[in-house]
Amino acid sequence: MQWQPAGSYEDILFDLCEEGIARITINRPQKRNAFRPRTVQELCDAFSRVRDNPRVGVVLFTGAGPAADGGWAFCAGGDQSVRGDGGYLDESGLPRLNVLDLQRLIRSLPKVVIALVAGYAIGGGQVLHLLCDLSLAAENAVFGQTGPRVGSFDGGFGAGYLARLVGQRKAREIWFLCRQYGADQALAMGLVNGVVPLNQLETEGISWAREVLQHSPTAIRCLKAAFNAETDGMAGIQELAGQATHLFYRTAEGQEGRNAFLEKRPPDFSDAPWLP
Ligand code: S0N
Repeated sequence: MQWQPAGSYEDILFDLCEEGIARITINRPQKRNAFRPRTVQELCDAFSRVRDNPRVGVVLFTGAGPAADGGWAFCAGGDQSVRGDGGYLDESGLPRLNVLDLQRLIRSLPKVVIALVAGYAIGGGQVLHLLCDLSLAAENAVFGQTGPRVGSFDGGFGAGYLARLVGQRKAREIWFLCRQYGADQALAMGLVNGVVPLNQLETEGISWAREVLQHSPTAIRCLKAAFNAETDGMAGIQELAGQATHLFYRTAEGQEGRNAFLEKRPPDFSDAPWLP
């Protein structure tokens, strides 16, 4: 696999390969890949560029490691060292909660996002992992929440969608007890799709991405929107309905409406059947 750098950032790495796979890496290993506002802004930029690139169908989302002390992390959540009294302070001192923008971007990306988790996926990092469509854990992966200990919580996807995945009892245990769970426990509770040795994590992710890329982009984007619609309320329905509109635009029937308007004539839908 030949990765080509696709952008220049301070806190992340963004690479593409010719096969249609992107790799986005949080690159703050000395902070266990905790995110500050800049990190989130850069992640949003990279994911937006993936969204706009019609050659890319799958994103591998991961964290850089190991750190100088040998520690591994996917992401340890919000960077507590820049947490002010009203949010995470950006470089101009403005408090931000911009990880919520990133969550929605990953959730609605009409492509497949695969989390590759080596080491800790904790706090807001565990929520980011949760929002990926598929998740592969290395044997050293550790998942957990710390919010009730460090004075934060994610009552959106971090609570509701977690409960959908692992069940209400387990989700409450994860948040109320703030314990840590290893890769095999995560697999048993349905938090991840598979567990592999650390040195095979990326290879396995690439292999899963290649399988996805053999399939219909339209079927997959509609399925992703359908899975989201079940849990995401009106925003989920909007996303699924948008896929239907997208398909309708590509039909002769949809195009007749546009053509008739531009040609200043009544539309003729007589070729469109009223199918059962
Ligand atoms: C990850 C842990 C368990 C790793 O332990 P380990 O391996 O023993 O390493 P340490 O020595 O603890 O850490 C190594 C260095 O990394 C720094 N560091 C680690 N995590 C963070 C962090 N989150 N912020 C800042 N620095 C971090 C350590 O400080 C150490 O550096 P030195 O040696 O220089 O001190 C362990 O590190 C751990 O438990 N980390 C904290 C995990 C945590 O509590 N995360 C925050 C949880 N909260 C959130 O994520 C907020 C979520 C959020 O953003 C949000 C959610 C919903 C709505 C809005 C928001 C929003 O605020 O935007």
